[in-house]
Amino acid sequence: MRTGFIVAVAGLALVACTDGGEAEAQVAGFTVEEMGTFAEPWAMTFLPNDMLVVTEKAGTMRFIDFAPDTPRLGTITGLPEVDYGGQGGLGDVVAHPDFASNNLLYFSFAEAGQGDMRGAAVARGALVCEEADACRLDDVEVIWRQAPKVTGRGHYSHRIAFGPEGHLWISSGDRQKLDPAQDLSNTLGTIVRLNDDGSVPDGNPFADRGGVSAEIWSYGHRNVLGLAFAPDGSLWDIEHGPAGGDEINRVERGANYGWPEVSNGNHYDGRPIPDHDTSDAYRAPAISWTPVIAPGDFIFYTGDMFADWQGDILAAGMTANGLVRVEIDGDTAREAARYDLGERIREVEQGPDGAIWVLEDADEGRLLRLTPGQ
Ligand SMILES: [Ca+2]
Ligand SMILES: [Ca+2]
Repeated sequence: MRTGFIVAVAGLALVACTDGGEAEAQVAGFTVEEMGTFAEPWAMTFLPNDMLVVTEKAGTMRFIDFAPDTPRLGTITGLPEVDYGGQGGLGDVVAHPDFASNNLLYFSFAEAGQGDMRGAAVARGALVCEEADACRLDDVEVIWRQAPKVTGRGHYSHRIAFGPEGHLWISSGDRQKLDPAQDLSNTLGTIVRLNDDGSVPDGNPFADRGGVSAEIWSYGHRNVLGLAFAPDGSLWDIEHGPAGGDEINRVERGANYGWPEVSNGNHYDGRPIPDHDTSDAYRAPAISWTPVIAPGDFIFYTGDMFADWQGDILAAGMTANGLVRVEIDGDTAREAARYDLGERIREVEQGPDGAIWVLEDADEGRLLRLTPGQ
């Protein structure tokens, strides 16, 4: 068992906890260890080299290196300037499937344009770690930009996932502009499918329209904050509804998920939106929530530590203040359990040993490691 430890962000000090029990608590049936605190953490990912990378929304990428006896915290430099504000800033981070040989990290961020125009972007760079407490990204290049840039600082989405065949998938939110999600001439309100260098692969459903339409895999999405592949290779998303109507969808080629024409929620000002069951023209969600859970992200759990949950979705809930476990049955899904962690949860990942790691959605958000309760 790894000993519990506390990471202090100020001065990047790492304090080993000699009495591992002090940092542990029993919450919602879990043993919970505090592993650190980060400034507005947004995303994290485990690398194959004993490192965990965490993004902080204002633009800083950090790492914890678990390889040494006393884990080390450090900063990864070399990132572009991010447009921090509203829902925007530094976003997701994932490793290339061949990270062990190419060291490529992919990350998303809100990028400023001309005037007050903004858009999501995805870049990649090679991770170089030559010092104990500092790494850098070399040869950083932006490989994708949401099109077009628009005003406002909401609904970037910008989750990243690599598929089983090595394609790069990016969720591109509707930027709170609504109708563009039904217009295939832009990439707002879509999920795009690319090669790992950002070029368009063969086989996308709207390739014959050319331009950015060729990037689109599915559309009619609102704000997709989770994108993950199930153990069977199928792609799923989790997205925020408006007032009600958070959704999990099985994402299929060329499908239209209906936003803003249909939603199981309504507009914030109370104006109704027809529910999914009023129209066959759009793909309905596998499950939806009213009241909302305000999902931050989700995973398909595949570990041995919680063996009964293998194949289930674990969704991070901000309004839900914890994790929501969802069982999948074909194209439908149902909520199996909810775990109240007492704080808004932004991000969830499965650790290499099957433990569940979460990040709180807060100015000083804790990184927590969840293992079976005692
Ligand atoms: Ca992640
Ligand atoms: Ca409705």
